[in-house]
Amino acid sequence: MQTEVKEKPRYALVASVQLPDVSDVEFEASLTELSELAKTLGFQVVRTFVQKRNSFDRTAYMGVGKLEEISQFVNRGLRNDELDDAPPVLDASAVEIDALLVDHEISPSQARNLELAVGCEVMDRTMVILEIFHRNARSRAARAQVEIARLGYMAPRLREAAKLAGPQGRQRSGMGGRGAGESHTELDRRKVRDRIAELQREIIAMELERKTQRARRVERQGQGLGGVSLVGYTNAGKSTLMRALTGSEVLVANKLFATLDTTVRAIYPESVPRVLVSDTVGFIKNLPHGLVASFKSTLEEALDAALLLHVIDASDPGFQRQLEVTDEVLREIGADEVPRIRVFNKIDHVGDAAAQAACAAELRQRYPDCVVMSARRSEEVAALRALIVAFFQRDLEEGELLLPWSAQQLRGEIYSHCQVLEERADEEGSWFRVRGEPDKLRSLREQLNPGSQGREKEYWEL
Ligand SMILES: Nc1nc2c(ncn2[C@@H]2O[C@H](COP(=O)(O)OP(=O)(O)OP(=O)(O)O)[C@@H](O)[C@H]2O)c(=O)[nH]1
Ligand SMILES: [Mg+2]
Repeated sequence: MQTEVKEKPRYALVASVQLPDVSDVEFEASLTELSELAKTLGFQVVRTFVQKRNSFDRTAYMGVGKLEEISQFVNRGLRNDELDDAPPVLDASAVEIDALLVDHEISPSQARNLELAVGCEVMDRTMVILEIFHRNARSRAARAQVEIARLGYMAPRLREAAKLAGPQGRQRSGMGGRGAGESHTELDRRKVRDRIAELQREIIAMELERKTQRARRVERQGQGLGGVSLVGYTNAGKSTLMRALTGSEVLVANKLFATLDTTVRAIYPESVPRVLVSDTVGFIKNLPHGLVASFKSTLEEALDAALLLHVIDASDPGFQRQLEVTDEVLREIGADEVPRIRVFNKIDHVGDAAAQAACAAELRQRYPDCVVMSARRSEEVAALRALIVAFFQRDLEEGELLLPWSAQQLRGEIYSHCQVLEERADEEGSWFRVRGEPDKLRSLREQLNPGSQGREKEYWEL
């Protein structure tokens, strides 16, 4: 059995510059999100430093005065009684600040100068997100994609670190296949480039494999995959809904980017037609560029879907912005053509019953075809399931099938692929009136009694 190792708490400061074109609400929302991201990485944010400026300071992101303020705070550390969840230590010595988190992407030299000015490790927003993706990536494909993004991010920073080390120590000779006169930095750069190329080759191979598998699945099902894809902002409750709709054990965590890979499961209890549900990676504003590119392939699953469920956390005060970000990303990958149902989730988490009712009424008025629900209420999950199944039953056709007495072992096939409306028996076999996908009906008829097409119709018309 595994025992959970409790990580030592790590303390972080957050710093951000508010530019003139950023509203207070937007600025606050972004800071809150960074704190959530920090929490996901195991940091407790103990203080936030903000500054209004017309632009970022070219040298060290913030102005000298603010840097001095942060540096003093880092130097003095934090007293135990200033912490929310003060660890039970007896001595009252100060707690060390582990990192300063910056709510923008900053240049390698800004990061280095900032680090020197404040006296602790600096992580920008991109690095925080990359670190989370790095920790959460499970499959080979996700790990390779994250590593490419990290290498792309680290390469210029390694160069910056090498610059800091000075010219001595950069020239080493005759080792490791390095060409004459090639510097340490060039060698590192070449290594990074080679590794990225290698990973890209691996990803192409994996994509080919994925395409083949997909083609096979399509072939088996006789048509496009056309399932449901759960999309939406990170932490909206996609995986929770996936679990509830399919009775499966997918990972659910109150952390950002808990899911990085697409998982596919059939709706449960099984429906006719069988509907596949896929869970996807969550969205976030300002996703690092490297990751946008590398996660497109994961999101492509959403493009294959016949129906998208856009899951939104109705209890998050910033849900409007999150909804817009998701809409925008879906537009970017060309998925805005796919039919979509907006699912406002976590309504149970919006105040008391009266507040919940008011919120639901407002949402229904603003988004007429939306669903307002809680993934924690089984009757509401059942209603969502019924809505999904109804969507997929739209294109079903009514038809007749004859199951000869000699082929009774195929009875299960009929029940698993069709909705049976009526069943009668006579000396030839069992006669079914069913609803099913047109292609499926055709192939079932062929399988049940080859060469006798059309006879069923006569039977029902008698
Ligand atoms: N109160 C409440 N909490 C919910 C509901 N649905 C999900 N949660 C919680 O919200 C958190 C995030 O849920 P997930 O299902 O992991 O969210 P996700 O959208 O898959 O997140 P990512 O994988 O990070 O994109 C978990 O702690 C869930 O238990 C709900 O309807 N009500
Ligand atoms: Mg998830």
